[in-house]
Amino acid sequence: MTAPESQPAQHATQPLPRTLTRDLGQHDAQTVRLQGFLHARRDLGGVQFAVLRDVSGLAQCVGSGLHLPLPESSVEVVGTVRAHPKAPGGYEVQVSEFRVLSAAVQASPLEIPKMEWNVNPETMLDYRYVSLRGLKERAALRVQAELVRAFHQHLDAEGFTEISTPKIVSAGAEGGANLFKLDYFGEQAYLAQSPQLYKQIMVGVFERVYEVAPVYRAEEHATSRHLNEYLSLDVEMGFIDSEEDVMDLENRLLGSIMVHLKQSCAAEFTLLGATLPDVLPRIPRIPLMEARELVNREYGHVVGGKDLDPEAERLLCQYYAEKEGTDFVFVTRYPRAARPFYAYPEPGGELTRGFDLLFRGIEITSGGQRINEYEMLMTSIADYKLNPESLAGYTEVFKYGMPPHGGFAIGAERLTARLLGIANVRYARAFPRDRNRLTP
Ligand code: AMO
Repeated sequence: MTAPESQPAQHATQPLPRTLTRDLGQHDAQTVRLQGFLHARRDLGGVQFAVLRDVSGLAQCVGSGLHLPLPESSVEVVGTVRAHPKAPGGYEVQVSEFRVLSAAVQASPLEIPKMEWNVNPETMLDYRYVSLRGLKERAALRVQAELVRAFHQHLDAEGFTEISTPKIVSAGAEGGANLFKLDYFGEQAYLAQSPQLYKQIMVGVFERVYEVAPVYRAEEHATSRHLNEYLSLDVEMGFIDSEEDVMDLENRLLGSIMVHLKQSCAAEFTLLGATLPDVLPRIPRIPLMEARELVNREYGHVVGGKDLDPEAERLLCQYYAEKEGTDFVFVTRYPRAARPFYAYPEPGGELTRGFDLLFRGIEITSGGQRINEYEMLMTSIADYKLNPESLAGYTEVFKYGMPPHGGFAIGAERLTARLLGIANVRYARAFPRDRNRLTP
């Protein structure tokens, strides 16, 4: 069979390619096709104003005889671009065609252009599926996405390999009572609190690894810094000399993340009225005992317990911001009583090579050097009165030459919240799980 000499054209005319609202200025006086959501609508004496929102911003569209659907409907506009100083971005579109792609069948429970964090916070979470469409809400999540991208890029460039470890596990890694239990075909299982033990095992494979994944903490209390499911940015590296190497890495990583955010998220920071921190070439490092003395001496705050309390974290950050112009400070040399069994003990046995990183008033990271020798690990498990059998899947690997290693984890929501001045970590997560919330 021979092919016909010419195929009939499928479309008489090609549809215009889609233009994003942020690019209107490149199409002055031209016809464009926009697609997005009906952000707002007004009718002024027979002239309709439709504000269209797409992923890149807003565009004012003006026409007459338009039947505008309910706000949030997805729509398509074809029209001519005109400079207009009062319109968002300095241009508006004079509508020649208006199409509803998918009409909202019910008025949105939140008026998106007006809400922007003035609505009752619980309501914002109740209606997350629409509240996230708000410009500020989505800006926060976009910053987080770019932050995660920069995390990947920096670690890839330093020779790290991305790993993926189980979230259904047979034992907790971090100790404490905050494990979610799970019935695993009749056996007791848990949701992973941290990829800690697995990322260490993977150091034996790739030497330098990272993971970006949710982890689970059955925190009973509702605070502004605790989620029951959060995104953990985990790092682990082998062949270190001490935890100093690990802090050096996190220092470089944070520097890269802030450079990337400056380049990629300037509009989001402006919209949210937030400022990027400077990351000093060497973030200050202070041993925990000295930090406790400092907040007592400088602010008269006496810290109970073995760690810092939230007020001490806030005061220590205030001190370093005022005295050294840094929003970050590492707290080092935590006592064993305040660290898990895997933390590497200092000679003498009371302190460890564990550290925390504080940022703008709260802890965003824990990390440190780990025990890498089998005998030392088994002794530590006994010291902590843990059951070696339940940890056997983890301890086995230490019989096979694990190098000196260490790492850290950053809570993505805490970092995002502190970067953007968001008071509660729940608003730095799309669909937070907290003590009272399992939906949406
Ligand atoms: P840790 O338990 O300190 O350490 O957690 C590390 C970081 O995770 C964040 N984070 C949380 N964020 C929101 N809600 C929570 N409930 C919550 N709990 C912790 C904090 C914290 O600094 N395996 C170690 C890390 C390591 O040593 O590599 C660990 O999980 O930002």
